[in-house]
Amino acid sequence: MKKVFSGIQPSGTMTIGNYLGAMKNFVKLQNEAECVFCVVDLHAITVPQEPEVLRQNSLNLAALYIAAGIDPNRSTLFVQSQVPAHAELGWLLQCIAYYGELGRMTQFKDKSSKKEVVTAGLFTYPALMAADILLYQTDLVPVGEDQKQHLELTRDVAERFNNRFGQTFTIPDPYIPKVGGRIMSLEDPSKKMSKSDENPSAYISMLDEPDVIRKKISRAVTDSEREVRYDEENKPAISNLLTIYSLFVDKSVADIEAMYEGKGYGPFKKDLAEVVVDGLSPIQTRYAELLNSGELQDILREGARKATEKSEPTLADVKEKLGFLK
Ligand code: ATP
Ligand code: LTN
Repeated sequence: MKKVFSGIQPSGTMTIGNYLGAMKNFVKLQNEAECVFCVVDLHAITVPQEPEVLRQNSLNLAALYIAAGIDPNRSTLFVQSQVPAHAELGWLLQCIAYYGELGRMTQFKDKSSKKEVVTAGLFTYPALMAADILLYQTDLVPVGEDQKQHLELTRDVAERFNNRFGQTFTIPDPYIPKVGGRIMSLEDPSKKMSKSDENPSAYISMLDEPDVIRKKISRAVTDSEREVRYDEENKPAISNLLTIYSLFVDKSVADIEAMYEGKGYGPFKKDLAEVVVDGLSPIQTRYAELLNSGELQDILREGARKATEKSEPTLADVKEKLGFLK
């Protein structure tokens, strides 16, 4: 069975971009692979976090994973900081990754530009991400398009280590959806939808109320003309909305174009809002039940135990190869 690993940062409420680009595929892969999913709180602190908010966000994200369909009995679901092997291998791989290659990461350039202070952790972030993945001998990493470069770095670091010290890590492949790998902002279709956007109208959160969703979609920017047609270059805004529609109803973009032929943007947006509301509503209901049930802490404790067990052989092998005392 193939091994799958992925992580999401508890840095705010997940958007439908995170859901369609990443989490929906986690749920799908759960049926065909051995899956490990993580709440990457060590990554979240590369930018300032309020401690109580971070703690709550980590629990909320774990609840959202389960509400969206991750079954903690079938997959391993855990919080990164509760499995020390991540921080430990993260350091070791910082000593394998090169300063130059970390400096080329576009996520680092974006997140550090125009900031007064930038932590060293934000810079070495991809070495920790490589550790997350390589600890589990992962074959496949389901992520959105924006993580492709980090995956390439992970492969380079793994190959470098293997060449120097002998076969140690499986070389992982990215698993990026052809449709939905990059859901765009509702306010500016040249930017990706991001949960840390300062303007909440730019994204739909997984937990937005129906009326908020309706309002955001009705105000979403559109393109000139009135035709509902997929054309990324000339109609990026409508193309993005078509992608969202298509993924929520599991129909092709062409089918949806056909449904709205000659109808204009108004009816299309109105229906899209209902499609998103209906798609999120069962997830929101399960989410609220889980948070109230008090089960989460136990689930995460068990997840951390399983993750520790799975990651131990790789970490021990790496330490032995690097020349550490037993
Ligand atoms: P932030 O915007 O706060 O930096 P993020 O949403 O980009 O956060 P994560 O929460 O760590 O970052 O992302 C979780 C997963 O969602 C990753 O696999 C990422 O590639 C994917 N993802 C993030 N944004 C989008 C998007 N707009 N479209 C598709 N996938 C996305
Ligand atoms: N860097 C990712 C989050 C992340 C991740 C991982 C994704 C951390 N570790 C391991 C896949 C595998 C992001 O910012 N979206």
